[in-house]
Amino acid sequence: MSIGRSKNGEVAGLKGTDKELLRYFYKTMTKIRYFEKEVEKNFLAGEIPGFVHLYIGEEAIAAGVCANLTEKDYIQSTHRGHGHTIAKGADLNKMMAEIFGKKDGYCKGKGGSMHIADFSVGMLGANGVVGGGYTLATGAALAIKMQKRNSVAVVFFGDGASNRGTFHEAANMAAAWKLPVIFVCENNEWASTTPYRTTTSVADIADRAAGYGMPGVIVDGNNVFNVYEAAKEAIERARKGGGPTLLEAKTYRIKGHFVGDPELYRTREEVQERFAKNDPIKNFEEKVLSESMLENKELEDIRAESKQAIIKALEFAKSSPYPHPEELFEDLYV
Ligand SMILES: Cc1ncc(C[n+]2csc(CCOP(=O)(O)OP(=O)(O)O)c2C)c(N)n1
Repeated sequence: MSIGRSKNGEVAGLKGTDKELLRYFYKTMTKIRYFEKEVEKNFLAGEIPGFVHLYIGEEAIAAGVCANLTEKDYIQSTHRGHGHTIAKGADLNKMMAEIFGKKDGYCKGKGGSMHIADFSVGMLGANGVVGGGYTLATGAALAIKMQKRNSVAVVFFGDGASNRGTFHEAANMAAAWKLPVIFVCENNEWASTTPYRTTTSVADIADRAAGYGMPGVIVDGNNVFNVYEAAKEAIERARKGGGPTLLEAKTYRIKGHFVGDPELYRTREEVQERFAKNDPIKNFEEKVLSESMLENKELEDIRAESKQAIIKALEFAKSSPYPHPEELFEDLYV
């Protein structure tokens, strides 16, 4: 096996060997899964204010894309942003505290799930505005180009968001000016209560790339290897001045649109059937064990490490105080 190996034996975006890349995939995907399960459990127990949107079942996309990035690269995320943020290396304690509305969180507990950002690791922000990320990432890519750096900017977005006008504006500018931005569409087949096929003129969103003169690539979003390889090619091209790519990762939204969604628009059977076939973590485990890439004990150890990190984050969040009411107007521009 030689995923992502460069001539000096290192993996693109990572220091190390193929085995380290496999560990990164599994560690990242299991951390996201455990993080999200705890967020779900605590939200349902009334411990978390506001809204949360879970990324369970889509972990391979964040892990496969971000394995190609360094801290000098940027990502722009969505309302369903915990997975991207974890994969980009943000602090789990500060993330969890923010989601709990606590003072030690990324926004001092005043932003919540959809406003987490960490510029120190190149995470430019989640975004409660659907389709709000394209132009921000394209702006970051323009800055990279003007400053003659070889970084890239990645914007994640959903199938629903692909129908926003901001997509057109950003895609056209990025392609016309050959900006180093990668548009990663997470096509999970649903936009809130609406199936994408009822609102979208093309079967494959990647087809739209042709209209902008950029490559459009479809990947199995439930297969981290597939996502990694396609993202690697797009990112390497962008780093060399080859311009943007539209990457469409086909996946499925396993959880409700938000935690607490009664999901009256689809059946439990449909969801269970899709998850049984498409769980990216199960897919990964089956592949690495059957092809002897990793041993069961190694998987167990990584799972334990991920679980421990989430338990710690939860303890940190729960023991952090709430912000004081008199801090309400601090950190405002106006
Ligand atoms: C501009 C804007 N319009 C509508 C909403 C309400 N809204 C939040 S998420 C969502 C659906 C997004 O679907 P998609 O882009 O496919 O992402 P997914 O939730 O499936 O990850 C909508 C309509 C919003 N937040 N912002």
